[in-house]
Amino acid sequence: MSAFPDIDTIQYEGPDSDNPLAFRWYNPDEIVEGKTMKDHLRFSIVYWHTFRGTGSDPFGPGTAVRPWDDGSDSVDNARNRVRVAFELFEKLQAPYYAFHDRDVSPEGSDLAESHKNFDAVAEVLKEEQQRSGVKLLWGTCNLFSHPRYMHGAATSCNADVFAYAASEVKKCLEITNELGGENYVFWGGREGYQNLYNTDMKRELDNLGRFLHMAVDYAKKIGFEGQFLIEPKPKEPTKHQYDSDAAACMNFLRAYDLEDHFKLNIETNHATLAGHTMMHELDYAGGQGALGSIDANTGDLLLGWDTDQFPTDYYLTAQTMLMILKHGGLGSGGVNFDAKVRRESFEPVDLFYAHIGGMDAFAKGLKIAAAVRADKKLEQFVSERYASWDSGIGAKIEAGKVGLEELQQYMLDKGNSDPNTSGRQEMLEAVFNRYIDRV
Ligand code: XLS
Ligand code: NI
Ligand code: NI
Repeated sequence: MSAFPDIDTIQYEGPDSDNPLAFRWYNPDEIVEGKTMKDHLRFSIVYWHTFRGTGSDPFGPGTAVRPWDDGSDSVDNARNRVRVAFELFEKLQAPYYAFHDRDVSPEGSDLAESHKNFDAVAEVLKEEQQRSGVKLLWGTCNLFSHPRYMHGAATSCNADVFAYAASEVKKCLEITNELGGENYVFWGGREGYQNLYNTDMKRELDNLGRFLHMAVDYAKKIGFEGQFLIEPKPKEPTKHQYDSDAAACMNFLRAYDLEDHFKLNIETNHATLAGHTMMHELDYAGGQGALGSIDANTGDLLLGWDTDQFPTDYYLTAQTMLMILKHGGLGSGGVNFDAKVRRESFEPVDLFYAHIGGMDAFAKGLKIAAAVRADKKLEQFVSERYASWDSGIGAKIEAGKVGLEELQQYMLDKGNSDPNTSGRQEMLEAVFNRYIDRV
């Protein structure tokens, strides 16, 4: 039985279409820079917001109407929900999805029962993947909702909680492997602290390093070849999240000898909360060879928390795609909509409008980014701006051929540095607008 009987598979109708249940920009087979849109974007839908989000907030209960869901935490309900989820993935032409263990399957009365529940639901996930061809972008563990994780999981002060979390990761890795997951994500959850009066930060960080090494070792043991990803976020739920931004994550990975095993999953709203732009986080990760995947959403600049809204701003998506193309694409990662419909958008059809809007915004963003790159104006400007490094003293510095003494002698001989040239920021911002206009 269909959960969305009035909705057919969403089709591309082109930019002039007025149909909110059609794509205006996302044309999966259209070629951009020699690759299909589908392969560039690798869209993924998240199970947690889309199928477990209720619209509840601290001021009131959920509002979402989900006729297929009996509201219980039973395994039967969970298995039935999987069929509905795959109907939505297919109708949206999304090639991937992502989950936490606890979104798809209910917590049991003890660890063994939780595992049993997870197995029972994974059976249907596998069946539906095979039937539909929709694949698993990544799996992850929810190591933050249950009260046992009040002090964190891998960074808990309670060693038993670390052991419990490790057991859950082991199970989730096995199931992610079984389902052919292409990545495995660690988002910090409650890995962080509220107050240093009660916290041994160094010990917590060391334990987090140990925890991730255990995951790497076990993945090797079971033959899981997916990419491990860390998802930076600076605050919420804790005041100081350890994985605060891309640079902090890279430092952590290097300090604990994990850099060969992990890349980053960059989320737009997390970048904003860190006081960065999405472009900054992507360029930083890409520059370190660690751009793995993105959680596509947007925040609200007037609010200071993770609002997880669907992205519809062409500047944002164009800038995001520009950085992704610059760094050679997402590899095994994808554009994962870690986004939720607003509490007021409570009908099932809103799930479609939301994803279509996000997918279209990214498809157009991809085309704008490709136009920017084809025209080469920004690229040329940057290479000219740094031209002093291509020859003469600049080339000698970059080749490591000179030190402070040679540089002082060079400047004493020359007397003064060459004059600067304008950064032309305003001109370039206006140039960028031209591509937004043209596509
Ligand atoms: C929370 C994170 C979370 C991760 C998966 O802010 O974005 O949803 O993506 O645990
Ligand atoms: Ni996320
Ligand atoms: Ni988030």
